[in-house]
Amino acid sequence: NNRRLRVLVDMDGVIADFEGGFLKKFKARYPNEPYLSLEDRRGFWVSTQYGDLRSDLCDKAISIWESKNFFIELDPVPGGVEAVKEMFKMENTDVFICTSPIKHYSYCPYEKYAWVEKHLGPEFLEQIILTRDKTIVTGDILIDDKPDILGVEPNPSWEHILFTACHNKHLPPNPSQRRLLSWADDWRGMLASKRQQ
Ligand code: BVP
Repeated sequence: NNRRLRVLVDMDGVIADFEGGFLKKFKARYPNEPYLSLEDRRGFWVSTQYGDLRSDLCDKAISIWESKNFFIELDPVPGGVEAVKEMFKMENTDVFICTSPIKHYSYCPYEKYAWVEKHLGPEFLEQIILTRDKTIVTGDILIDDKPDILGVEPNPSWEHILFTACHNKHLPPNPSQRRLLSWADDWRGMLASKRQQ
């Protein structure tokens, strides 16, 4: 078929290393507080697990990603920038970066644009979708590390491909959800299989 394939790629945890950046800055700012190694992370929400560890650690965790320069200084996830650039060049393919900003808007939305410009290039500024509800965005594939992507649309058009992250790698296998284990995994094959549907 000749129809174009629309790929939505999440940012935090998929192309930008939110968990690694968080842990590094949490330890630096709160050197005497307990922390969770990436091996011990469970559940999508960092703040929830830190709050379970000790209730005051929830606000301390939040203070990290609400700080200036948190989002712009995130390292790229290995292979992510290269994969997105390759998708962008593929025939009959449209790629968008689809990411949810935090509600503390002083720095995050600006820094997400700056990160994309820095790592992917200014041409990708056309490809950014900032939304707190990904279910209303149409696409063929959404590559995202959040296990449950919910919103006002009960039947999103995309197939959610779960990108493996420290917080979701221990979840029981879910036969109805395909996974991308890393950017070294066969993302090209997943796009090809979607194109044939
Ligand atoms: O902007 C990111 C970080 C933030 O939620 C957004 C997730 O966006 P997507 O990856 O779904 O596009 N975030 C916030 C909290 C706690 C807030 Br209180 C958290 O624990 N983890 C997290 O990623």
